[in-house]
Amino acid sequence: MKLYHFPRAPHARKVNIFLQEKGIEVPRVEVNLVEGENLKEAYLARSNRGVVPLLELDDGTCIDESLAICRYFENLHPEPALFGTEPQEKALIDSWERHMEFDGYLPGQDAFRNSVERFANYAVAGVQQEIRAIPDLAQRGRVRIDIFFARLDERLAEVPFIAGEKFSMADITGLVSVDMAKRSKKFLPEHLVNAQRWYKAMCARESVISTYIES
Ligand SMILES: N[C@@H](CCC(=O)N[C@@H](CS)C(=O)NCC(=O)O)C(=O)O
Repeated sequence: MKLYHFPRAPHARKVNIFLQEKGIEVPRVEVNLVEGENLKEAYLARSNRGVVPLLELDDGTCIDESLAICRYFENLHPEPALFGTEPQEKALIDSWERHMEFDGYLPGQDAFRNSVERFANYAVAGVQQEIRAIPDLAQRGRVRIDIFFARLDERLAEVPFIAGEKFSMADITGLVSVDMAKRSKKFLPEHLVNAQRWYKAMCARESVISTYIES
């Protein structure tokens, strides 16, 4: 088995944090996104989406979604459970993990990819044809990040971790989403004390420290 990744890429980092939290070792192959290795034939033969991460199993099967890769490992190594164990807990983790991705990560991605020169003609990751950035999407992303931050703070006023009482996959996606917003200079405001408390606790975790790369 091999994990194709690029350490600086948020979705790859998500899987790397998850694996470290679980104590799972997987051989890795680095795909340099800056040099466009993800858009070369050798990589596209594994997945025509041209994005990382991707897990290649020993029989050649390729799994190319970060959440699916994490779930696969959770099923192989159930402890510590990062997707929950009881039906209600599992549903809440799934729900909050999706909140983090759709309401946090995607606005951050819109804000970033539609505003930096590097992506002016490559606004959608993994797509070979030219797709131009839309500045309005960047602006909308910035507004949505503020909404995300406020809701995160409300949630964390009620519970220690995003999905409830325990650290879970939702916290990993939440952390990566807050860090994605930082790329557009949108920082978690100091006055959101509940979200700040959670973010500081996340940033003190070994898995988070060891996967952090300034970008
Ligand atoms: N939904 C996918 C998203 C994967 C994705 O967008 N990966 C980005 C890095 S975070 C990528 O490979 N981008 C390639 C590029 O920008 O050229 C997942 O969760 O794995």
